[in-house]
Amino acid sequence: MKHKLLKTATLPLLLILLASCGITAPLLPYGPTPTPQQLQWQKREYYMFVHFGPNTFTDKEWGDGQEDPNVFNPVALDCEQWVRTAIAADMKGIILTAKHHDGFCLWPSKYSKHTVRESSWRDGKGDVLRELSEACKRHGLDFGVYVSPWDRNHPDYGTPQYNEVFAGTLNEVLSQYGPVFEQWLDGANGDADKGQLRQIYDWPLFHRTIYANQPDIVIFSDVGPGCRWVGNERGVASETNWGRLNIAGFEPGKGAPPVDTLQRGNIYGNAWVPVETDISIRPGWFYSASTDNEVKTGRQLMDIYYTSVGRNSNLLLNVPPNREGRISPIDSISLMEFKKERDMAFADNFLRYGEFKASSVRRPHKAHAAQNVNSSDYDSFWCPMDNDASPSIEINLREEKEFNCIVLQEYITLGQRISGFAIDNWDAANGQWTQIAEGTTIGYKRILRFAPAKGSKIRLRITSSLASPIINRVGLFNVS
Ligand code: FUL
Repeated sequence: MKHKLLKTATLPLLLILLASCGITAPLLPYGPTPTPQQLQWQKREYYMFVHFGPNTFTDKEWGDGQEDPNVFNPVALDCEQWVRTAIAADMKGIILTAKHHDGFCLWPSKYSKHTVRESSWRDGKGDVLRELSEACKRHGLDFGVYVSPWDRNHPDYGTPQYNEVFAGTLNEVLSQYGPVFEQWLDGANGDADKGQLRQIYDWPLFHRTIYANQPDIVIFSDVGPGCRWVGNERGVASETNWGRLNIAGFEPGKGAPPVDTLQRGNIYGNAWVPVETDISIRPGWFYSASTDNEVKTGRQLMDIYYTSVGRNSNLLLNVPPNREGRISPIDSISLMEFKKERDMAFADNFLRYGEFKASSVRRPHKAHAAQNVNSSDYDSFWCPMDNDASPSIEINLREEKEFNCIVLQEYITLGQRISGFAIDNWDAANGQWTQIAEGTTIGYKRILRFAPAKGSKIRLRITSSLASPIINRVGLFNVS
């Protein structure tokens, strides 16, 4: 105790001493920061959601748990095709609905009598989790699972015993199919007003069970702890989006913070819980032939990309396989159009050969130089001096270009700091800077589009920040 006090008292003195000798204090994290697993998760940016189960065959969004297991009959199930499609689309993983609210398990669970084992598909010997996890492993794609706590089939649902059942279910899923990068837990529950059973979920038990099996997993729910829900199913994250959230006293479902808090996060939140935007390529989460004409186009998906990945969020795009057990050509075509749109938009970064000049550079200079924002190394960044009241970087493009989009990345390894920034264009004719765009938070990635501008020199100005800003990437583009 004595020792601890001594340490706390001497640190500020040491910093003053360092400053008076002209030595910059070490760059310390600001607020809660991502775990290595959360950082790795954030770098995935875009991955596939797969809703598949009896609903695929009954044209329902929520099965009631009474469906005949024999309805589940994907005659040409091809998980390899799902994986190849995801890879061709440049996705980094697949999250499968191992069990949706109907309780039907896509693997032969010993905790349920409503599973692939009870169906005549492959004589009750099929296991979708096995096939998908192995296909993912073969092709180097990350594998994740959605296991619904709400179970409209299980006889124990609504009793304390069900919590043990659900923990056992999680245990099975997370111990038999190799590494799982993300566990999706929604807060759905029976609606007492409709006479449905409600369960008091034992979240701490579920979390313990998950981490005991997969210590590196990221748990999704309204309130994390790994990542949080974006608060809508429209594919739109908030322009102001903090990776921090206050989670104490909250839980998934009815006990979650209001949706606008989920969207924006909390500027001074006490936990690092970044946003994941989930949306379906079709109007529903499950495949239906009736939505074949309503598959989102590449252009629509591109808009969703700007409002999700472009606003400091990961994008979890649902692509539901059809009744054969394959992704339909119409969905694949959209995914490829979307990839083409992305590739074209960001093919030519006008700053690639730019000359970078910062308002100030923290010591040691090389480690914090402005030019570092042009490097693809995530751990290389620009950081100004702590006493720089208006930090900025001027970038000379060396030739005149027309542009309408800037991509910014903040070095979130040391916490999210920036709350305001502006982009200026050099008006050579009048010898002055003209502001062409402004924004609030940046976070892991911010893609900001603005009215087309022309010029050969731009400036990024950090207008407000909770601590010294740390930028690790800037790109300038002309997107269509
Ligand atoms: C929700 C579910 O109720 C929907 O059916 C869907 O699975 C969505 C992704 O999560 O909580």
